[in-house]
Amino acid sequence: MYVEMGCIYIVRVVMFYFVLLTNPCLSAICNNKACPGMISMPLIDGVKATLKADLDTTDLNNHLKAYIEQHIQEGVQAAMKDVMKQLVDDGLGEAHVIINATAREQFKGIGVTYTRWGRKACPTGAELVYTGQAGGNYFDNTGGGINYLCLPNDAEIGQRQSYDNSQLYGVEYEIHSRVKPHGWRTMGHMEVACAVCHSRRKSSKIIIPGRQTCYSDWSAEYSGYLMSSNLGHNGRNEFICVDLNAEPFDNRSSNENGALLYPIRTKCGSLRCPPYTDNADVLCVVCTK
Ligand SMILES: [Ca+2]
Ligand SMILES: [Ca+2]
Repeated sequence: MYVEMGCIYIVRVVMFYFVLLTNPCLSAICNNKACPGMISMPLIDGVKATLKADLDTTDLNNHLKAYIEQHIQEGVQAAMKDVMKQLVDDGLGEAHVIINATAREQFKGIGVTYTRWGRKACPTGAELVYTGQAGGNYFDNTGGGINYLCLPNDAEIGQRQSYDNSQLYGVEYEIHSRVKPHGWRTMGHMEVACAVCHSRRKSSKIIIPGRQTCYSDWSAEYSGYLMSSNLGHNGRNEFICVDLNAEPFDNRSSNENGALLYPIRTKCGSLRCPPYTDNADVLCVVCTK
């Protein structure tokens, strides 16, 4: 029995030294001198005999150090990611608030303007820029301006001049009993009111001839009838959309003439009928979105 145990002990010692000698990490021997990275450890076996072996722990320490450094680095990186993510989230949140506030502030000034012909006030929801009287070139002048103007009541007047080129007149409704849109009262020779309106938070405006309702996604500012000058006069004017509930500028109905405003009629041929009808009033609508 003792022989068997002794054999086992000898085999273990041989194997231990074999490992020490063959493992490059443990091969450093300090020859009874104190050397860093070396530890002494007792070896006890079944025969109660004590042996000592010096183990070089330098490589183990390096591995342990590298292992700790790697995990610390990973931990720091993970923590930094969380911190950076929070900082980015906070920054984005603050930027979002600032952008929204700035956009709201800027959006207050965004809008479209249009002239509401025939009325002194603006539709509900639109802001009145100014109100006044419609003006334009004399109906029989062959030259000069061709557009209708909304002239403010609080005009600021330029210098008087000696030469003649008068072409700014008031506009008269030539709306008589036989020449008027359906449902209108006569307003013959009365002057035309107008209002310049600002519709906030809108970016586009269109005037649609031939309709009294807007297409989807568009809002109607007002609707009415398309009007212009008379086809028999020398002067030419643009088409304008006059409000369905047009009103005169004041109570005077004297026939001074100036720029004139007539309801227009359709003429089939080049104009396809249907959808249009010959000699009919032309509806119009001002749409925004
Ligand atoms: Ca007249
Ligand atoms: Ca008049």
